[in-house]
Amino acid sequence: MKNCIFCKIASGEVPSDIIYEDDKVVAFNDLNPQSPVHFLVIPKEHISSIKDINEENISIISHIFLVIKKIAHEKLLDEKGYRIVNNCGEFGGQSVDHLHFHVLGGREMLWPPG
Ligand code: D5M
Repeated sequence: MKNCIFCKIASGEVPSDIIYEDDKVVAFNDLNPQSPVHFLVIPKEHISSIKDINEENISIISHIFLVIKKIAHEKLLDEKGYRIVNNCGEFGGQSVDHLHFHVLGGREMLWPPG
């Protein structure tokens, strides 16, 4: 989608620190990391948020989670664990309107989140 920063990252128009890519998703390090490991996994297709997941595109979610599991394993996060976050909408704290999952690791997380 025009003017979507994550679409531009997915297409290569905007450079980013890409750590994984396949035909459906891209993963890249977050510009503003909140933990020693902090990367995002996004669908290449523009989906605005989890609110736009439906019966037709739901398979992207399972694919994203398989990719998260693979990258987390490669980054040695399995033993201590990690957190997966999806912010949805204004009160959810979503600032980029292209579906993305944060993966945070390398330190102990707090609960509840702010
Ligand atoms: O999270 C949006 C996240 O996207 C936030 O942690 C910063 C990150 N971000 C924004 N622009 C970029 C670029 N260009 N590269 C890498 N990371 C980026 P949200 O859940 O929407 O608040």
